[in-house]
Amino acid sequence: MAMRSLISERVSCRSSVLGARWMSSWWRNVEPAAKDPILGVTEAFLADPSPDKVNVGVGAYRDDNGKPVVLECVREAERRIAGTANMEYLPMGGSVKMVEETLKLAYGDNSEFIKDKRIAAVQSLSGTGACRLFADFQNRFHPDSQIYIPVPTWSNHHNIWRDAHVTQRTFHYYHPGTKGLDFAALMDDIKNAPNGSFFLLHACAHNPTGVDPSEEQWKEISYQIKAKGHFPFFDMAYQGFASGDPERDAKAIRIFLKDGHLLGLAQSYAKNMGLYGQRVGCLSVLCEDEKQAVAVKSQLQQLARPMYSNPPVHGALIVSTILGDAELKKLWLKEVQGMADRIIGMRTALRENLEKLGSPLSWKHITNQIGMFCYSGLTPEQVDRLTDEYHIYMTRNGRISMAGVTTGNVGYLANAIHEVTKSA
Ligand code: PLA
Repeated sequence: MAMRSLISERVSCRSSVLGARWMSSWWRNVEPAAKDPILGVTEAFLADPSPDKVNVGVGAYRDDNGKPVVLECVREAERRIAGTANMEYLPMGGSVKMVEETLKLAYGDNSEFIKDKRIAAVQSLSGTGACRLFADFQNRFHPDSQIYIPVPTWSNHHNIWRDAHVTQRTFHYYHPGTKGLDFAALMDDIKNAPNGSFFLLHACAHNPTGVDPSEEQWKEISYQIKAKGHFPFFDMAYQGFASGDPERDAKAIRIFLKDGHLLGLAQSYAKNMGLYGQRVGCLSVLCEDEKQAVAVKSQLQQLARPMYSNPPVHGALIVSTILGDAELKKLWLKEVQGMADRIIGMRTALRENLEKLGSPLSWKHITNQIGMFCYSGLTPEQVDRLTDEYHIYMTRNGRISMAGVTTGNVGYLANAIHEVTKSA
């Protein structure tokens, strides 16, 4: 008996050693992931002890003291909802009220498509989640399709469609020489893409370039996309940040709607309501009729269910409280305008500071570009110098988040930019 237990003990001991060895090799071949080109900048900034440090990396709005902002309309909505709502699960498609209000912002208060129930829409995990849900939907129902992505674009677009297993192609967008839109090449790429391709478009305040097509150019783009039978997918992460007026910033969408496109749309409240960490957004797909919209929505929900089941409730309640109340909505619109105006003011200040320093380069593009970012034209090496010598943090593509520029740091920033570019 004793002999037997000794043997079994030895066996179990041996198998646990083997087990331990086996277990320890589970993740042995995992290499550290490359740093994210945008969020990695925030990590580096936080790790820098210098009192001079400036973060113009991530596109997060700051007040003129460099502090994060919670809008007054959001504070008021929080006061109104405090202690009133339960914390039950939302439906898989999220808050119906929030989605309703969100669609109005993009499609128009009196949109015939809303009335005709032709829009399949679900609450998403902010703009990123909306893009990802669409990419997965695209892959599920058009597994052999490709997505045409502008050059350059928000770096995460590439990750999103890659992880959704959709083949990516690019189209011309920005012209480094003119620091503006490469319209002719863009139109050629639309024409030359195989009929029925998917095109990713930034609805306004293009990230990272700050360069948007004019109204006339949008009309031509819409015409050509329609002629080729392409599917336009709009990412609208900055509605209100281009002109200060969300209604005006929906111009491109409205042109496409008028032209009779079916389209997809990602909306986000991260920037225009300052709800970054609340992760509130919406994915919508305009369908041929109500029946199709019902089917598409049910499929979007089925994609969401195994990923995150249903979206978070608090941010959605803040949004629907604000947009469902005329007075709070008015306050919100005023505050969006205020954020856009402060950024526009900082564009002028940065350009003027550089000109006053006698910079030999032209900085007109700082004030020509719109939205949250200035695509400065700084090279990766110049950006590295800004970071190493001046503790100024930005993405290596030379993108400056104007939302992080303040009266207090604009002089320092201009001087540093001048120092690293004056001999270029
Ligand atoms: N689409 C575009 C074009 C964006 O610029 C961003 C955010 C998103 C979608 C996603 O935003 P959301 O998921 O927070 O709603 N771009 C930021 C942040 C502001 C980031 O990279 O995540 C940027 O600095 O580019």
